[in-house]
Amino acid sequence: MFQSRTDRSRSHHPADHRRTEARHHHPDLTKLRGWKAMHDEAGIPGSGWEQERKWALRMGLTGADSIEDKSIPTFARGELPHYAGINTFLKAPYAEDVTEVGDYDATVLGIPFDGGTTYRAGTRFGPQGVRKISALYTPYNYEMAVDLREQMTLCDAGDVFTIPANIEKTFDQISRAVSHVASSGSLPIMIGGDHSIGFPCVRGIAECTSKKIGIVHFDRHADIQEKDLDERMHTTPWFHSTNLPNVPAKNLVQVGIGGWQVPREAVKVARERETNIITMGDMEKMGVDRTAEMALEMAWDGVDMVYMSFDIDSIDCGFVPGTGWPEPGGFLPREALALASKVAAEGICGMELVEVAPPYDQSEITALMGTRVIVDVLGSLVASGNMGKHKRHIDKPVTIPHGEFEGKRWSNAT
Ligand SMILES: [Mn+2]
Repeated sequence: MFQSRTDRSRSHHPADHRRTEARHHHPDLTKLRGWKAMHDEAGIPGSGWEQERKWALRMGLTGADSIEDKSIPTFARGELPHYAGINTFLKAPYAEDVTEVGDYDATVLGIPFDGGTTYRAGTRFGPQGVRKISALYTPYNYEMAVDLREQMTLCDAGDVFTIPANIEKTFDQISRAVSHVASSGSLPIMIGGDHSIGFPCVRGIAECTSKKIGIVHFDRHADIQEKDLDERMHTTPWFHSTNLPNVPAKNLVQVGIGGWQVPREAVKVARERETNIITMGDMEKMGVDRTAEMALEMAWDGVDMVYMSFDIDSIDCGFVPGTGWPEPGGFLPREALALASKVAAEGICGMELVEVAPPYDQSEITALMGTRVIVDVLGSLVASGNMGKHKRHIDKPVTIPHGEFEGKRWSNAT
């Protein structure tokens, strides 16, 4: 760090005496986020981490006598070690009994479906891919000065039972699952799956409320034609979403659109319905802050809640090779993450992260990017204090019946 400051001062002030001055000048680090975040960390509680370590010893037994750190169990449980364990998203508790999701601020649910894909398939493995690499992360973010484990509650409800060869039955399953989570008050976080799931996800939330919903959609593709290959494929979610009575097309904001993969058919619909398209070039000219501001202004105009749809292919394909319709010229990761954070900061009623296709991925980089989008959104919701803000608008909760069962599965216990 000191080396780079010296270099910079050298290039600006070539005279020798100025160089000496610059070296002796003490920079005011307190103006940097780096300094502030270092101090903010001291104010974040640590009780959640304490709890997790105690829980690990209860679940995984105390460790061997030779191990000095007495918080290490015999069987790996929870966050550590990062390479071990049965992966849920971020090693959050598995809500095996989905009637309990209302106990958590947010619920992750996987939607392993790629039957809506029109080029290369593989997103049915998206939820597993994202969960696996999510083990790399701690729940703490230095710059945001946020620790998710300490400041929110999170569970992973596992995957929706999708029907591989039937888009419409799958849509019904997805809407049912999402409406269940939304009705519980927990924030639904969907991991796709191809982008066809956007429609049933929005439908699932929309049916739990009498209020209106806006959508911020990050993508290279417009995804708003009525049909593709005679079905409601991954090119169609916003046509059907904006047909819902409480999801106005004028509140659909599509950010990052461009390139050579936007069908003219979709553009015609966008024009007819007057959706709002901000191209990648528009974003580049306006910058991230202004783009986010504009997107929020249009999405929130006259509605009570905003849904976020993040297609991983909105990021330049050089960074996300593991996706169904890769396209060059997309967001840089820093831009995408900043935009997603800024949109989330106003509060969201749900989000989907779609189009991660692990079979085409390299070094899990696409799945990692997807994980990062989700954790940044959660961090932003926590930092802004807007986690759970949507709950008061869930005024038409649905009840989905469950079956009856007594006893234990695969067990000798009676
Ligand atoms: Mn796309």
